[in-house]
Amino acid sequence: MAETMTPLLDRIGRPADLRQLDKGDLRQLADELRVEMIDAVSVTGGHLGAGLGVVELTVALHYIFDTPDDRLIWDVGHQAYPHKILTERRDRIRSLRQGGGLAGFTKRAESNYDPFGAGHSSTSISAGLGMAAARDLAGKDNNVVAVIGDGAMSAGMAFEAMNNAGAMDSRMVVILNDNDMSIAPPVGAMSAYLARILSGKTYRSFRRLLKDLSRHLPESLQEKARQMEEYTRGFMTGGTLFEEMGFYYVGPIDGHNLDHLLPVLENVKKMQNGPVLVHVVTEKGHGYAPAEASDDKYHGVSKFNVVTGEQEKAAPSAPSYTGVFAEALIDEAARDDKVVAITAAMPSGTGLDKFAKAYPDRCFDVGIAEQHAVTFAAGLASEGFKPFAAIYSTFLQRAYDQVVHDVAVQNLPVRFAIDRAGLVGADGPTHAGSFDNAYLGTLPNMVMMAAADEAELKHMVATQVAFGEHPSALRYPRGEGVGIELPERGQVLEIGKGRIMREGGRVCLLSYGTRLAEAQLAADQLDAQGFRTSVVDARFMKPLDEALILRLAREHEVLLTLEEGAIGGFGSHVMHMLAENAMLESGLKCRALVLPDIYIDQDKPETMYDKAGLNAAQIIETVCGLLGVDGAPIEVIAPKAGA
Ligand SMILES: Cc1ncc(C[n+]2csc(CCOP(=O)(O)OP(=O)(O)O)c2C)c(N)n1
Repeated sequence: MAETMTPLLDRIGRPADLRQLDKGDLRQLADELRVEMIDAVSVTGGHLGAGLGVVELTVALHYIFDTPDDRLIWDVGHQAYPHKILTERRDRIRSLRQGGGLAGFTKRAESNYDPFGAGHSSTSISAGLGMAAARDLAGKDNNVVAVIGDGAMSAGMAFEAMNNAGAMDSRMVVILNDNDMSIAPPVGAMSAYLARILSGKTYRSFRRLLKDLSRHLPESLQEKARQMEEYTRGFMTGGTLFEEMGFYYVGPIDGHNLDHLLPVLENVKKMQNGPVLVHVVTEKGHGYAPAEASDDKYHGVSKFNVVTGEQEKAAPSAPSYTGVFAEALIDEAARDDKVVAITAAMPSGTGLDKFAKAYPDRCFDVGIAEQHAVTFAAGLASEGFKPFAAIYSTFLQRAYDQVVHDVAVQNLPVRFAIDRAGLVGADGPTHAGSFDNAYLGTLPNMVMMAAADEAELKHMVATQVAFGEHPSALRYPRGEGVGIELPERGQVLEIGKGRIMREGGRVCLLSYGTRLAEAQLAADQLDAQGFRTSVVDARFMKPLDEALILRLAREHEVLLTLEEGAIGGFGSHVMHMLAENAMLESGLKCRALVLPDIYIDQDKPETMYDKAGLNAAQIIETVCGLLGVDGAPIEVIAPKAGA
């Protein structure tokens, strides 16, 4: 036994060090690990509740399994902070989610101990099964362990993977981390089923559970397993659903009790036949009173005071786009009882928690199930309702076929409210909304608009409500608006018409979305240098305001498009249209400013925009390059306020 006061964590550089400890020391280690994580997240902000809930599980998994040779895959990856501390990254843990620092999720490029990167949910069983198949083909014998939450388990992909794993009878371990929480309370039949297992009538002792497990071991090991039965506690069993899918179900076991976790995992590791599901019950936010007491169990926090748990909240200078969207939709729903709203497990993230309070019967949280959310919305639309599918740009990627096949091909007027469009700061590339302009722009029937500010957002929500001929998509970014006054009521915009913000003459900045503020700032500077600059808000990407853009192309020497999205989006559509109209032979100098062809790591938004070349300084630089103006780049005088 280590001496009580020696920090064990200081002796753990990597899991191999952890495996040198006595089992009896692991409780102390887990406590130290929890304190270290709380302290680190208090200075960085980030996902806290999920990590707190898996501290003991993390210690137990690295103690029993031979990581990194045994593959340990964390679903979503937001609970992997304790894992990062134990796997050679403790010295950088206070750089979590910062520019140049550790990612907030698992990431292959970061460590050998992260065999699979994540950010989006419900991928771990599929990835693990692939690794298990690869192991078998290569004749190796390492273990594969996928840890997945009860929320993530609600997604179709998790079931597809279990279905396949059961049929392949592949040797892998799935740890179901059941904390009865997604970000919000979990929804759906799966969650109800897990609750039934926990409250089920078929009680079985921990002794029985180990006995059952030991029957699957080679005889030489059975005696050892029997010795472990001294860890007896009252426990229940269930898990028929998983058994029907071909898994050997073990549990439920207390995920904070190392005396339970260790022998079960030890036995499971020795089982050499077929997939095993270990149902572990944990508490999100465990071991930190402010987290345990809060409604969201501190799923995601800003910097906070460790003693009080009080989070730093900068006073917002303007309402958030998400908030404006929610208020606008509530407002519209008051006048139109066909307006309904759908979220895929993100009620607070999308603002639909407010809508649900106002209209509980007209708001649907379908769980982490974006594909289903979209087709469900299509069904509602087919019956004459006006469904708003509020889904982050990055998560809508998962439902692309549903957008194409169930919505666009059938021309069903589903209204997509695409939040977090563009760069997202600390969550990094897995969460960036970079591609929706490109992936929706190719679809016949789709009408696409982007809000340049929060007032525009309100108008566009009204426009979507009124427009029922085609599906429509409205994109808006993360964070606060520009502080513009909000109209009393959203006005219905004319579909496919842009607006001229200022008329210049020589240079035209044609913006789609919230980079408009940077375009204005750049135009101020260019004007001051004598380059008369027009600024135009395209408002719509589909249909394009062809007449307006062709006129702009004719009347200006330089035309720059601007958007917070990857190539293939607004700029590409404009260039294509100009080419079709033989405008590119006319001497017009044009460029499309888009997100670059790289994944931009997490950082402060301003730094990310600099990397992306989408700030006023780079707009000016590009214009000067096209005009062939020599000399020092023009200096941007003032940053735009509130953006
Ligand atoms: C495809 C996808 N949709 C939505 C999210 C947003 N999201 C992140 S964590 C989370 C809840 C996950 O719940 P669970 O799997 O139970 O893990 P817990 O946080 O409770 O540990 C959600 C909805 C996501 N990461 N991926």
